Amino acid sequence: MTRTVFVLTGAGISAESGLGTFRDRDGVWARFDPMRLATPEGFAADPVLVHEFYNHRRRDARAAAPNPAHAALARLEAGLAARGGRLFLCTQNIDDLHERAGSRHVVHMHGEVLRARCTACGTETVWHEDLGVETPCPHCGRRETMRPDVVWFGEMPKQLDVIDEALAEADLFVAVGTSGAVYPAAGNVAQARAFGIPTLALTLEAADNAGLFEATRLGRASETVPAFVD
Ligand code: BV8
Repeated sequence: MTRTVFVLTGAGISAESGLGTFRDRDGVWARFDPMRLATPEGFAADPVLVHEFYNHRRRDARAAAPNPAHAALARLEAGLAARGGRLFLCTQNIDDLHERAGSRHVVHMHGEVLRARCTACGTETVWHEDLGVETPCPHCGRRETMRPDVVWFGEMPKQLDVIDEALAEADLFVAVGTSGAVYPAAGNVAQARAFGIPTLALTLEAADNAGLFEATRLGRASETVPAFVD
């Protein structure tokens, strides 16, 4: 039987790379209002403010480096594939640290801050520079149409059908560094249990949905993930 491991990562796996988490004491949402900065309504109301917020996060993401937790998951992907198995890596994070650590198949269910999308023609492009209201779409040339290709609150996460299929065929579900506060990602563990799949949480503090995990290992991801993988 091919072994399929489903791993869901959150901001906690990137914390030791210096990228902020959201709900920890000094987290992003403790300092910024997600309803003003991470919703379509907030973007429509003040696109300059929202662009500036994501320009900071894009620069931080580019300046960050993968940590041993990202590297361990890249090893896990290669190891499972070598044995005819599969790692399905789904991340809530909008950085590219999994890819830069060597992971070849990453599903960014909440999009990627290093990609931009034109709301007029729909073109999506890799984007490493600052974005602004005046940035013309590289495809249709229109201005005031470019946005970060991230999923805001109230928007449909990406690849939900692919995620649900992978979860149904997994034989282990692991959540790394996520508070379990945001749906539908936070509902994955309940889906796994309904499928009779063993569930494991690797996190610093117990998540909101901690009670749904059969096993939890508390600690820093750069220690708990390599210990789980190797
Ligand atoms: C949806 C991208 C419909 C942008 C993010 C009213 C109106 C509309 C929707 C809703 C509503 N009320 C509720 C909803 C649903 C809403 C939701 O869940 N809201 C919550 C607040 C209740 N969800 C949505 O809107 C989603 N869309 O519902 O569409 C739909 C859905 C399904 C089917 C049909 C229709 C879209 C949500 C996506 C929002 N975008 N990010 C950006 O990044 O700016 S959310 C953002 O926060 C992340 O992406 C992540 O998903 C989420 C949670 O963050 P975490 O990754 O868990 O990080 P957090 O800081 O919370 O926790 C860190 C964890 O790490 C902690 O446990 C900590 O202990 C641990 N940790 C810290 N350090 C370490 C560590 N662990 C290990 N090592 C360490 N060193």
